[in-house]
Amino acid sequence: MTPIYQTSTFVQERIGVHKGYEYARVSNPTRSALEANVSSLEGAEHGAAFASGIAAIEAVAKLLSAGDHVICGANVYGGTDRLFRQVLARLGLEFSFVDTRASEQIAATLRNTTQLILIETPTNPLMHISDIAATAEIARGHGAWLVVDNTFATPYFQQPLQLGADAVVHSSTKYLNGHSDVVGGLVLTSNAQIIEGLRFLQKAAGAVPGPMDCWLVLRGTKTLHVRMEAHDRNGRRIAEWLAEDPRVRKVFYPGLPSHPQHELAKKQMTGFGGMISVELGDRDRADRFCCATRVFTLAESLGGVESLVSHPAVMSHAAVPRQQRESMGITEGLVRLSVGIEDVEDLIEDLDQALPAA
Ligand code: P1T
Repeated sequence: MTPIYQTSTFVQERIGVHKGYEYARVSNPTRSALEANVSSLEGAEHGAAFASGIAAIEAVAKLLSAGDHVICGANVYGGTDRLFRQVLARLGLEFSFVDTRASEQIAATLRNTTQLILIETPTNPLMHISDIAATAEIARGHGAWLVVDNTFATPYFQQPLQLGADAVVHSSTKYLNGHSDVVGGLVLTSNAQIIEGLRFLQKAAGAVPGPMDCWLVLRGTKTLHVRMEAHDRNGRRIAEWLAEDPRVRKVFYPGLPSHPQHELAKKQMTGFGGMISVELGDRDRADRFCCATRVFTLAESLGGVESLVSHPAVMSHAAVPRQQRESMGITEGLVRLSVGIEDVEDLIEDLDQALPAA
């Protein structure tokens, strides 16, 4: 097993001569093992690990300079929206938030200064799908980078670099780790300029993960394929069951043939995973439902082996401006399920006994 190199510094042979490691903000062997591991999963040459998914996204944005323009998906994790609008815009980066399901909209939003296009697909929590190959072509034609947040699909079900993306970001807090006991992030790329910039930022800005957390994510990736198959199996079964239930107004899951982008999802993904959102009608119904589930527990986050239920408007997406949130469909009645790997009959029984409360 890769040891946990619980050390901040490394003995050097003489001034200016070391054995590959000097100070753990710059690099640490456990972190290097994790970076190599997830690079390999994404088909990337390089990886850079960060202390959270948001720190990974921030590092990508910090490759840019004041005055540069970023096109970001209108529906991304609320914390990504908050980082861009409330922190990085203040420091001089410019942002446009567009519906990246329509690649013409991306093309129409390009400026001379556009350096980065960031998309999530499937999106959190509306499960919108963006065409990675088509977006990569637009980015390449303009000399901008396409970065895909692959947190929901994981490299097991979707390989953005193979479809032309320049880099992939992850919240390894979620499926990569899989056990809800770490906060972490990663950027994977084969682009020499991007990795050089990220390595510099690990050293210069320092939002790096500790060795214990890297070790836990490494342990998680050993079972990624087994867990993702189970999330996908349970996710499909539950989405189909919910879609048949008149108590649920709408089900958002790209694996359902009724999903407006099911064909695109099938084209660029090999499975659909365990994330499902449902529209229950209003806040009271959502609240009663979230209090009534017993196996699905109410908590932020996703991607662990245990099933969770959450309320995006108040939890993960509270920072998104209300009008934008509502116009997209992140309503007060929307509830998100992170379907775990428990026995699917237990999960369905739990939803069945909780739905009457809604
Ligand atoms: O939480 P952190 O590790 O910093 O990752 C941020 C992040 C980035 N990208 C996506 C798609 C995410 O879903 C997240 C975090 N999301 C939640 C905490 C949530 O409950 O949706």
